[in-house]
Amino acid sequence: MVFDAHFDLRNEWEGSRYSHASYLRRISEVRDVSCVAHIGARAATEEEWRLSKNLGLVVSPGEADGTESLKRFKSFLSDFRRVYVSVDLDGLDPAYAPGVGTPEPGGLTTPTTLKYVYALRESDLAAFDIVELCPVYDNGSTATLAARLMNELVAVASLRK
Ligand SMILES: [Mn+2]
Repeated sequence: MVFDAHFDLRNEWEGSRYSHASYLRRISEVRDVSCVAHIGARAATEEEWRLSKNLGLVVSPGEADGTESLKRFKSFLSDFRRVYVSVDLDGLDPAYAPGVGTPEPGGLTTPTTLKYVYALRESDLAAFDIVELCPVYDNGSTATLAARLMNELVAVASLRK
């Protein structure tokens, strides 16, 4: 599953087919991406919105606060034995995580993000990554948040079944 403001489904970015904005597009060319849950997307091209229909679950930041979306997420997770989580910190709102390379207003709050992280307790969290922390744009809050998310994800992973 992915937390991200972007789908990263672009065919290319700044002349490169292998960029941070196109990794999921490349994966989608060789693998079925209906196993991907994507939380926080809000900045995408028309083509990316269309391609995002191939993902298994897409939850916008506006929907993410609702209990219905969290329920749908838990139900989605229950179909899988193991889960990999990738946290792009720009999935969170710049008010919480300003220290990222491509900030997008209108993002997830910290409490909402943690609700989705804690929902992973019911799954077998095999591994995770946290990306896009950009210290030169940070006032310290993004680094603190990244450390907190790492702490919580390690705790969740320690519950592996
Ligand atoms: Mn992003």
